[in-house]
Amino acid sequence: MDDLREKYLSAIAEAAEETALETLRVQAVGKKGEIKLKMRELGKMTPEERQVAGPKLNALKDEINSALAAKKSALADAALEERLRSEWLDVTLPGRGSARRGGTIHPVSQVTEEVTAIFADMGFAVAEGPQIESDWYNFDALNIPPHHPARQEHDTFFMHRAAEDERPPHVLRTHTSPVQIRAMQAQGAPIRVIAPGRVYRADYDQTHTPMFHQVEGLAIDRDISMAHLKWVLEEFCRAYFEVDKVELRFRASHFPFTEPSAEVDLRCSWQGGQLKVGEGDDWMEILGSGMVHPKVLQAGGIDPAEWQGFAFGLGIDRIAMLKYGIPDLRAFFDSDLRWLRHYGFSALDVPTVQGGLSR
Ligand code: 2U9
Repeated sequence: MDDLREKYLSAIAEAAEETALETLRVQAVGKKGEIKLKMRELGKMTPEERQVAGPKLNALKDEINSALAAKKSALADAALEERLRSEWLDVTLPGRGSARRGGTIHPVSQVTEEVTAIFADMGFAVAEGPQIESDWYNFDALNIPPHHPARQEHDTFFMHRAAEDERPPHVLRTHTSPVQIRAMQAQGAPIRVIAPGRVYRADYDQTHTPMFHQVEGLAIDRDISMAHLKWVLEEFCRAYFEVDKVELRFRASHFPFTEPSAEVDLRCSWQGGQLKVGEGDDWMEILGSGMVHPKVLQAGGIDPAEWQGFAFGLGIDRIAMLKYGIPDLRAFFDSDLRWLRHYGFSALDVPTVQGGLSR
């Protein structure tokens, strides 16, 4: 029995595959295996001999079965180890064809984020609205009635209307002002919002594209004055141009939707084509503004006897060109990858709110 034990335990220890183990199992403990044969011999023994040999044989059978199970699991572990080793993969390596470069944030998107962060810091919420507007929201509500000369100045794109339809056609919004009308109607007073977004006018040259971007602001409360307007715009210019001091000049002007109205100039200088804000002898017009016209408050469902406030508007594309020294507006919308790589921003440089611009 010792020979049998020695033979099988060493064969099991040396087995290199599961199929070899199975052959050994059949030979040793299978139905016609050597242990079974030995067990048959028990019948020929005297009861005393059987009492000694029986338990020994059973113990040997158990020992061989455990050795088989242990070896089987060791082989499975080794096979798994080998697969883990041979199929190892460095997932941190760049992929094949990874010459593809990351994209950049368009200057218009960057500046929109900057402007939004600055006004958000002063308590302005962002309002949005449709780019296809009704004639009423784009013009009438803003105190630009039919046949008003301002309608011609807007070079409006009109949507198609069936010939027999007598209603005025919808338009591509010529300014973001209808967004504030909708915000006043939805929210009432007091209200403090900015409306950044795309606007459309049929015009194309070095400083005009048929689609461009504006941000307009609106603040309505019981006692909002032009003094508040001046502070808000100064604060904005300081934060946006990242200078400690700015000086603004308000020039009387006229817009149908504000009364009084003012165009706002910023003190600056141009040194070798480089803009310096806050110093110098030049003035640069950067935005339009005024106190919201009572008729416009009324169109927004707000009682002008109780409420008043200011509004302003500025061109996002233009202030992007000024801050980042981009010469030609038309290139903004050419989708030329070389231009986008040159003037674009890293996605990690998006501005955050907190005391102006912190990047
Ligand atoms: C409501 C009431 C009043 C918005 C205003 C301007 C003056 C203005 C131009 C600046 C540069 C357009 O992009 S631009 O060419 N805008 O001069 N915008 S006041 O006034 C509003 C708007 C909405 C309800």
